[in-house]
Amino acid sequence: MLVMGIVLVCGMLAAAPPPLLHFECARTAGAIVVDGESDDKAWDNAEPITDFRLWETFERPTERTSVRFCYDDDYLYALFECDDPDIFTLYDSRDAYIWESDAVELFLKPDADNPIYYEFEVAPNNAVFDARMVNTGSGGFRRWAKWNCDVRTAVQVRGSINEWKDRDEGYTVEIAIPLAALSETIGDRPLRGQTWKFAAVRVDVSVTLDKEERSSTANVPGGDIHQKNGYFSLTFK
Ligand SMILES: [Ca+2]
Ligand SMILES: [Ca+2]
Ligand SMILES: [Ca+2]
Repeated sequence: MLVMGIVLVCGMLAAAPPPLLHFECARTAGAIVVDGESDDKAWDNAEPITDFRLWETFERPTERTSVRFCYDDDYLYALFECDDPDIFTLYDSRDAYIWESDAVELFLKPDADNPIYYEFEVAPNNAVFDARMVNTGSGGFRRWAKWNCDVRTAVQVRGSINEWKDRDEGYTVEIAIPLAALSETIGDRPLRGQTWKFAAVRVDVSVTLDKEERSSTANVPGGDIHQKNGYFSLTFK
């Protein structure tokens, strides 16, 4: 009985929380076409970040996710590549509750001394959520999602959306965030040399899963993705 008890307790333990990781973001080596394809030369020089962990346990999610970043004078670019055997979306309108079905998300906190942070979400059907928020206790997305910016997004789906009986391969999301939209926090300062806090998030809802999976490149105890002190950092080179 004692041995069984120890085994049961060990089985309930979560993986160790990841350390707070630091990444570098390179300037683009050429133009990026926001079409959901990863074939732009600029993406060749951007290191994929693959350290996604489940929110509650810090274990690895079932399906692979990677995100890459690069930037130029006008945009911060992100490229998410997601394996997904069952691509599912509930919403198709701006600022809908995109996080309730398959989605990628990006949280950006550009300035440690400024409480403003930003959230961007894109669903496989290219539905977009964007919000500019001010501290975690200030009302959440219901207050702040009315903020819209000219974010450009595109998705390439390898499979079929909302047809659960077939087996999909996944989807790729390309995002261009206009730096001008973030001027409240970064002014007109060049990005080079700045270090931001960020969290990339993947929501996976699939018929192959017993439980929906939310994972991120962050260490957010209790699954509260708005705890910015658990975000990783990104320095612009
Ligand atoms: Ca592209
Ligand atoms: Ca919005
Ligand atoms: Ca899915």
